[in-house]
Amino acid sequence: MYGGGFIPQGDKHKRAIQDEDPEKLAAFEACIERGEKIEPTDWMPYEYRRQLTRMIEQHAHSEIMGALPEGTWITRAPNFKRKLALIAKVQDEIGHAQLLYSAAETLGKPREQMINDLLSGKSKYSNVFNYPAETWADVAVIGFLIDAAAIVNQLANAKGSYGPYARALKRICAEESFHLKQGYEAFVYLATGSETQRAMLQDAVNRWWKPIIHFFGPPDKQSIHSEKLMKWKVKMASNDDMRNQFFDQYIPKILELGITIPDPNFRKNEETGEWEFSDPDWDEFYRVIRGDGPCNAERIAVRRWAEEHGEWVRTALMKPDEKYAIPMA
Ligand code: FAQ
Repeated sequence: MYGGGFIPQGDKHKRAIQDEDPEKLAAFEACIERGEKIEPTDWMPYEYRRQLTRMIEQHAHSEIMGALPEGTWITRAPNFKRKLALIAKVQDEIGHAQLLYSAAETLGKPREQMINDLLSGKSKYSNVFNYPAETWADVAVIGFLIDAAAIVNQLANAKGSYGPYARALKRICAEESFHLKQGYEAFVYLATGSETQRAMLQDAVNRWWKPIIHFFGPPDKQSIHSEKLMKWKVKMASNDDMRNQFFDQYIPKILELGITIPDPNFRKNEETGEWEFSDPDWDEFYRVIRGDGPCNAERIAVRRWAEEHGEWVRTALMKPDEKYAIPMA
């Protein structure tokens, strides 16, 4: 660990990178090269710890924030079975956050600090959860396409070098596969339903299209962290590769249902094997991840409310001798 604080800032940050012991670094990199896992008590370079903490923490935040758009539909689900499935899914997402916060804590950053950084805007979370779920079709699009996108990313990262994160992702991916099935079933139901249902689904696909492209991160040439993260096998595929893989797997499933892609330039280049698309407005992506999306303020306000109103529960569990203590037998 680095001194009293968790991660050195400013000059201390630069020094921490420069002062890395070259022998230890070489042994660490050889270990990663051999495909071995790094565990919390192993030596690791300062920058590996810092990057991993950033990424796992952002991922954990995305799971709790990700529960919010779909969560608003629990009381309005169209029937009892859909409501049960949605409640279970939203609960799973919160469970994923729990697993991921625990994995991030093994790197030394206390959970309270992570939550404070989320509420203050210091830590990011996935762009997609800053958009509203306007109709029931949005729930189908999130459950099918955003869960599918998350699976593409997480199946790759699950093979990564940090033991606690890789193990958490394995379990998360298994649960996400059920989410994907329920999302796909709801998507097919609307796509094969009445004219009104199809129109509602097409409208939702149109509105989510760009945020889904953004989900995988900026184009490789603009990605700041990819090179380092891929070298240390934290990230196992580049942003563009993951995006391309998602298109390969899921575009045929959308098209076969007669739903169209809202971009006249979207097509697969058969020579390069890559999908081409119009500029998805990367300025919008950067605005949203920096806090200026359609729902950022609302989402953070909900989390702040939950944090403040849940304080008595945390006190009762963590500090049993204080005001709301649960009497111990
Ligand atoms: N949203 O240098 P890169 C889910 C930021 S879980 C917001 O390319 P990197 C489950 C990035 O942080 C979804 N910010 O970054 C669910 C960096 O800013 P910084 C979350 C983004 O780390 C489903 C800057 O842009 N999954 O959905 C995004 O190499 C349904 C430069 O970017 C994970 O977190 C974005 N989309 O690659 C729940 C998986 N993309 O920090 C409910 C783990 C980039 O320097 C319902 N994370 N940025 O200020 C990753 O795999 C990577 O972090 C990437 C980004 C691929 C997301």
